[in-house]
Amino acid sequence: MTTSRPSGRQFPADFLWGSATASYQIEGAATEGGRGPSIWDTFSAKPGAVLNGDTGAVAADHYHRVPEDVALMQGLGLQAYRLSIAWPRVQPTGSGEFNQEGIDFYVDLVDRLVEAGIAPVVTLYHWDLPQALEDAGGWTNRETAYRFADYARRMAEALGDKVTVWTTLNEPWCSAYLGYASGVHAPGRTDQAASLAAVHHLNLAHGLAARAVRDVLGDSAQVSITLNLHVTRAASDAPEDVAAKQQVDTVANEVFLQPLLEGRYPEQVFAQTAAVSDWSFVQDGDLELIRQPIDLLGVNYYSTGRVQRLQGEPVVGDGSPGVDGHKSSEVSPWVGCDDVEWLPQPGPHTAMGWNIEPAGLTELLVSLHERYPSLPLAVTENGAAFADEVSADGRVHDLPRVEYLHDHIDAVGAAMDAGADVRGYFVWSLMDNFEWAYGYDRRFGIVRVDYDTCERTLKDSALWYRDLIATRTIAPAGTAVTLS
Ligand code: GCO
Repeated sequence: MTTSRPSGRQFPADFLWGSATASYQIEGAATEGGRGPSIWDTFSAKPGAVLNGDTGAVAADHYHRVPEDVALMQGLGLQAYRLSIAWPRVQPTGSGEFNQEGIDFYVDLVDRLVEAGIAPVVTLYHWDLPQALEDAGGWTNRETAYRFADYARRMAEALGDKVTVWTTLNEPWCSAYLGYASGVHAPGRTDQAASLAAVHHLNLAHGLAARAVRDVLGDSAQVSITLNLHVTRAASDAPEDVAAKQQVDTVANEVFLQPLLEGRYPEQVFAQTAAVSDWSFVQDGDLELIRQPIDLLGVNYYSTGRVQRLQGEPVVGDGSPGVDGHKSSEVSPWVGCDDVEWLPQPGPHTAMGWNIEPAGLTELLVSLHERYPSLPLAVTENGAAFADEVSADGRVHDLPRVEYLHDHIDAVGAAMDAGADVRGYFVWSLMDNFEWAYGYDRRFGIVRVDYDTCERTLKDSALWYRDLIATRTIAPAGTAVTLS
């Protein structure tokens, strides 16, 4: 196979190559080892919440396959592995007693990674909130931020300096707006005001947890947060379209970047969301707590968006048609954007319906670097779902995924050429897993998981990535990959 994709870009020797997963998406063993229920257990059990009624009860069965999975990573030559800790596994109700068996699971996993020469990059919160905390208001309750800091402290004590990077939160945008406004993610609430309180309490949780980790481990601890910053373009230069884009940027990006890195909320957000909330949940001193020094900003990137000032009747809900009969929400996650219209992006698209636009990643990394020149960046997620097929030879020749990775890694290189300080890249995902509201229907892995047997098979993308790590050089996407 050959394609027209260029090759030959070489990455620096200290650039970290990794892959990422998340606890609820791969672990399974939802009721084992003393784990308490999370909001995703509750949500996925609700009829209609997740495509095909899928749940994370078994997932990729990673809980029972740690040695095999670490060996697989080692075989690929991964230098880093981004995992997340299931809070309800180590503290079943999110407050009070910790569960030693759960803590031991992560100590063992991290020890095995270190032993294998793979740097553990640990996310403390990838969306599986203990259900007991949600019953007390979840992220709308300020108290949850303090509970999160206690849990972070306990994990810093347990894992110590074996962890290369501590990431407080993964994509608080999703936790807040998809969880509490559109309700397409757990806990499935549909209350825009609640989503803004969640935004603030997640920011506060980050600050408190960053402080707790440093309290335990000192300043040598590398602390980060991962955001899914939205690359959105205005449909035209007309002032009303540019303003529409700014509205989106404000609630998608600025409500995180500014408090976390600049110690303030964007003025615009208060006016833009005034009909929904008075932001009285922000207390004196919160912004100082939120703005903790961070050592790295994690960037998750998949696609881009395009908006204009609404020209017709307001769209009801999130404006999306719903996928495969999977209902889209009646409440928009885009708080304060009722007069903004989303336009379809030209293809090609992945199986998620997301457009493929590697240049957006270059643009994002370069703009972050220009804005925060001394802040190191890492691409903590990037990857694609495609309708994989197992060929007669038993392999998965996932050329579209190889091309996607090729072009996006090349885009990272282009950002570095332009001066962006990018330290690493993590493919989403190491293996096929529970893709939230889409269940097992969307496969993002570079390793295939047979959901009947949980058997793992390296896809061609995994072999291509293995060769990239070994040579630090991007080979053409169509290069024949061989099993060795
Ligand atoms: C996210 C999450 C991942 C997803 C991935 C693909 O970005 O939504 O961090 O858990 O599975 O992004 O949607």
